Amino acid sequence: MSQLAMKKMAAEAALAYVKDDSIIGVGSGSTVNCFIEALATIKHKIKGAVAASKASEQLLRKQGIEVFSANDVTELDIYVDGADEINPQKMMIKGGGAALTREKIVAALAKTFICIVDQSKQVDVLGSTFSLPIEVIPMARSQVARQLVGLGGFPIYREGVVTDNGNVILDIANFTILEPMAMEQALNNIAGVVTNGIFALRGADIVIVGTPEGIKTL
Ligand code: ABF
Repeated sequence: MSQLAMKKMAAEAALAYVKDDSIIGVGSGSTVNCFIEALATIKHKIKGAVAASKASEQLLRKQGIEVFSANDVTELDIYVDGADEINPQKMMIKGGGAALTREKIVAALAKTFICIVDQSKQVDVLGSTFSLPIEVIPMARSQVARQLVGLGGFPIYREGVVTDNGNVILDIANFTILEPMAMEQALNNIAGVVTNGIFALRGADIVIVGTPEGIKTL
């Protein structure tokens, strides 16, 4: 079975958590694109969505789903998003698509974070397969990079990428994260870091994994 078929399976299974008349938090990435397509089939049942990226916002509008600003809502029932890696504690690395800051903001508004992934995203230890993205204020790029080296990382500037917030991304390669909560906090404390891609302090509540044998819900 293809990776896309597994992503679609996970995305479609997330529809079961969508409540009537609710506003849904929607993340970004190719798995979320499948979710937006699936959401369009029940769009008459929901009020709309808050999007975590300009790309998702466009796609939601294209499907005829109303998009609300995060400032218009005090709480979301669910937030549905993908991940680059997820561990058994439902902590994640996110930000491969450079939308990590808005993803963290919309996730923070939600009562329940539903992570939709294909089985290739499951890891025992975060950082084992994917570099850790860090969104950085442009003028702080070199200074932040030096501090990341001090933490044992090897930051690489993601050239040509500007986030929806006008910032840049540093990816820390080969960065094994043994204590995700402590590392998330330590990285947040570096001046010039806007957001880091560790989602541990607020991890997922439900994980839907698409596998060749079908859906697994954790
Ligand atoms: C978003 O999309 C990001 O946080 C993550 O980087 C990416 C996952 O991508 P995909 O669904 O395309 O595998 O969830």
